[in-house]
Amino acid sequence: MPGRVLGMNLRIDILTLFPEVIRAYIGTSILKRAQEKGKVFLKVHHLRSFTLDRYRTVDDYPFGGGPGMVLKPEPILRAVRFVQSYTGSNPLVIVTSPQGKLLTQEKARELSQKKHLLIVCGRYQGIDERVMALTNAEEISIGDYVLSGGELPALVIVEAVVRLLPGVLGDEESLELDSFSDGLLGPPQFTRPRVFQGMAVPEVLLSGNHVLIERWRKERALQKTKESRPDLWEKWQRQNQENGEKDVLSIAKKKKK
Ligand code: 9D3
Repeated sequence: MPGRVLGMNLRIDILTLFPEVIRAYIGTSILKRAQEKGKVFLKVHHLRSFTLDRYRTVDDYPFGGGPGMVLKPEPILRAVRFVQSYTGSNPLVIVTSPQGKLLTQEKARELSQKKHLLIVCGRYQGIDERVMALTNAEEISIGDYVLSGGELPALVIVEAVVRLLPGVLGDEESLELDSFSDGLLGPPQFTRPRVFQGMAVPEVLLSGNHVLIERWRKERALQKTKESRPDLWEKWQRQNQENGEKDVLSIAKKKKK
């Protein structure tokens, strides 16, 4: 690596009842590399260690009745204050919750601009609402399906954010960041062998003609987006309507810059 002073970009604290789940993932993958390169500092805290009673209680019954348990506010607030005081900083508090706003690439980009995040992983039926009020928390969901808690969502958020930090990805992958931002799904990909179970790789990909290859990829990306993600397709069409939707190839060329 050429001599470049590596500033610490981002600190992320994660508060959870399952620290080993979080550690298992952040100790591998791209997140491990990013930490080694000093691009991000990740620290996991066990919620239970912020309890004071002899049973180390983190949850209690919901007022008003209903199924399940709710995370008590005291240990979480104690943990947030602890992180604030020993880092001397004021992190943006994120609470993973099915009631949150959906995580998008835009939100990930926004979070990647921050200096310090503290992610609280929800469990059971959720977290006492006063925690969100007192910490000014932003609630984030990763999608409309039911999980058992916020640990996987926290990892999803961390990965989406950290890979956007400068210097985390290689040049190749970084280039790809720009192309997601054009809002289309990716084209089909192939590797060796050229024929597999009687199915040949499309000739154009073997042609060496990069203009033709890019045109083919754009066409297939548009086609795939239309089929799989009509929502993205509508949006892309709206954003490109000045080109008059029909001539897909001229749009493809124009967008390549
Ligand atoms: C009956 C109401 N349910 C909420 C829609 C109950 C409920 C379901 C799942 C309460 C908590 C959970 C646990 N899920 C999470 O904590 C969670 C989550 C998710 O389930 N899906 C997508 N994103 C997230 S972020 C946190």
